[in-house]
Amino acid sequence: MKIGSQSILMVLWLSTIILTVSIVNVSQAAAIEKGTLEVAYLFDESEGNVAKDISGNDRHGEIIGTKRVKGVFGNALEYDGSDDNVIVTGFKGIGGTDPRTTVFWFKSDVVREHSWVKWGINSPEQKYYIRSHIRGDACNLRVEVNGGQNFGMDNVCDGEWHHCAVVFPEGSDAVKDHDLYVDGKLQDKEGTDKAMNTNIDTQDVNMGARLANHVFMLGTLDEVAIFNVDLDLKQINAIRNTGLQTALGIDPQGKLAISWAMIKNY
Ligand SMILES: [Ca+2]
Ligand SMILES: [Ca+2]
Repeated sequence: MKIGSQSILMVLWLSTIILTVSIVNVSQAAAIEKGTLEVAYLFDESEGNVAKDISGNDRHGEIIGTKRVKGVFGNALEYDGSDDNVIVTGFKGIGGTDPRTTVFWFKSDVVREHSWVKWGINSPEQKYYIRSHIRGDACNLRVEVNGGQNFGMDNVCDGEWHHCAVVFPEGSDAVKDHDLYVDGKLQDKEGTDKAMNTNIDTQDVNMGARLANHVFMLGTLDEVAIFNVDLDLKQINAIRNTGLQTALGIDPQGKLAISWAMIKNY
């Protein structure tokens, strides 16, 4: 069968359009630099007490208790509020005043001082606790350092899923330099400012345990990740809208931890 030159031109034209659309999508949705992801859990396993780390750094988490339930993407972990926890064994977080971003999905209808992601030691400046701040019958996203804190205004304990992002920008040195986002919305910065000097000598990163203060998380947690850079809102929204796996360009088996999609596009 002879293919007319017009048909060939049409195919070439369509291919160009498709290729262009693909490139634009990738450059807008996945501009996260290779090597900036420290640890990431999807909690999509169906059983067992290991949270698989998809960062490529082999920081698999030890799950203590919890129930597997439906999450925002795949499965999630439901915490009982009394002793359930995930320990990132051997990983002590991001130290000093280094930039960092922590993201996670959370759902609960219980107002309490939920412990979300914590590291550092309980000394002024050296603590790094992301937990909930109680405001009447609501609770807000909060980060604190012992002697200083920064919290937002949107309720995350209303029984719906909320995406939380805690960003400590490059060049910052105090707790109120953090930008907090709930469902992609920048939060007000309430609280008392305090210098930061996060300790990473002894405490493994915990997701759920009270550690020195507050209470265990009571609710459902999905898609937690910690980066060693300050992600911007576009990057946070890519994670929120498409999920960690897609936003980071990680293959379904999780084997190819760093793919071409993670390379920063200019
Ligand atoms: Ca999940
Ligand atoms: Ca338990």
